[in-house]
Amino acid sequence: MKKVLTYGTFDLFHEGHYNLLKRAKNQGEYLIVGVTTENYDKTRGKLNVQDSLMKRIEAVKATKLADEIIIEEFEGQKIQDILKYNIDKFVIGSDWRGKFDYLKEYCDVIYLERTKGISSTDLRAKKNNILKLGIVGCGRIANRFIPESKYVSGINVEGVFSLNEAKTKIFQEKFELEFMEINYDKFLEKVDAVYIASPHKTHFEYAKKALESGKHVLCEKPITMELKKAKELYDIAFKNGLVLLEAIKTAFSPGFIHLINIAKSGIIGEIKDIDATFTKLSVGNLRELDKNQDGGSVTELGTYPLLAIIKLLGKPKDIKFYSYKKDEIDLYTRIFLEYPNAIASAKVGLGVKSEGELIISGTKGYIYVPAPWWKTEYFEVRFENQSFNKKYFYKFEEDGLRYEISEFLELINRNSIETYKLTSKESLIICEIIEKFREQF
Ligand code: C2G
Repeated sequence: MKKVLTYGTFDLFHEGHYNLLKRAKNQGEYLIVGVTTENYDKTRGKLNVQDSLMKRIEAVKATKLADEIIIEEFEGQKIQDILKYNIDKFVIGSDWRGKFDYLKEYCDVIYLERTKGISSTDLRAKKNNILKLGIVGCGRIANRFIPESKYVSGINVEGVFSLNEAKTKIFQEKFELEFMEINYDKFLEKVDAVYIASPHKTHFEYAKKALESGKHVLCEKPITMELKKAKELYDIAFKNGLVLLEAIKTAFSPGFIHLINIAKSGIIGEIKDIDATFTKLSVGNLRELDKNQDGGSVTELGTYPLLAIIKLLGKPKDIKFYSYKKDEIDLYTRIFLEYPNAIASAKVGLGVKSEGELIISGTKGYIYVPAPWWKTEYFEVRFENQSFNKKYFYKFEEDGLRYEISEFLELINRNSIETYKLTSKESLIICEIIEKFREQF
């Protein structure tokens, strides 16, 4: 008797799950299905799982395809289960291709093609249907976005839009998406929400059209380069009751959120100075270094340090920029921000490397966040008397885009349009500063 084993969370049970189980069953005579626990999902960085373990087991049971259901509780359990249950074939969807090759030592490993589009008229009630997302653009960040989206339950990337037909086709095939479009109107008709990952200059037009068509928008930073345009986008979103979220991953990550709360708690007294640095040496024929594509250190990297400063001190009273320029691009810029009772500075560089740390100084102590602070995993609250120092640890999973995706989805499901993690007001202050820099440059 050929024994087959597969695993999954099986949250919001849908036709993709059903198809997988059916084909897994056909691979042998006896199918064992492992359902993940909440705790295991948490440790592997899966966010937003909505159904309880019991409900997810019941959903698998209801298919009548599983001969046995087991629980997956910990990392490394798969090898143990294969040996324990004498498994002949390990089966999993093609979104995991390559990831489970290490099991080939124990049994056959088969990746079955995943179900591409997920219909919203599937096995579930209408509420909290799986959100159909479309991606605008197929560049570097779009490539990183899809693997991260797999870790957020309740969202499915259905298709991709870009103007370059050949590139879009390659992207669609690579990620096994339901569709590709080079016509934006047709693309919008097929999705509930969009993630805009196209060049900076195009954000406004794509976001505006999506919002006017009633679609929620997750937009790469900077949302636009002009305050007036950013305001217009938020106005349309608010008027239509839609979510418009700027995709600043740091703002939604657990470590950074706690850092901000701790800094605001008064533990270091009154905040008097913030020093935030982000540099990323870039060489070659890159968009970041192209004046015609709005390249430069501030437009490319400024959002991160400004986020930390603005979350803690708000809108500055005055602001000054000092840059090292080459070929009409700022390869390094220091931004000084003045507040009535505090000061701050941000350093960003594409052509100058510096220590990527964040220091928040107060009247009673300071917080030190080592590089890369924008992927906050660790920080320390330090005092004159070192015996009071405290260390904090968090997890920042892989690329960390899953946190913004999860927040975006939750806002939509909760019918709210604002999140304290990144308010429209904060996003607009960042936009205004970038605009000011560009005017003075
Ligand atoms: N699946 C699919 N088509 C989809 C969605 C999912 O074929 N559109 C497959 C997945 O590839 C997986 C199974 O359905 O084989 C369960 O998917 P999830 O519930 O998303 O679970 P997953 O996070 O893939 O967990 O240890 C857990 C496993 O590593 C897989």
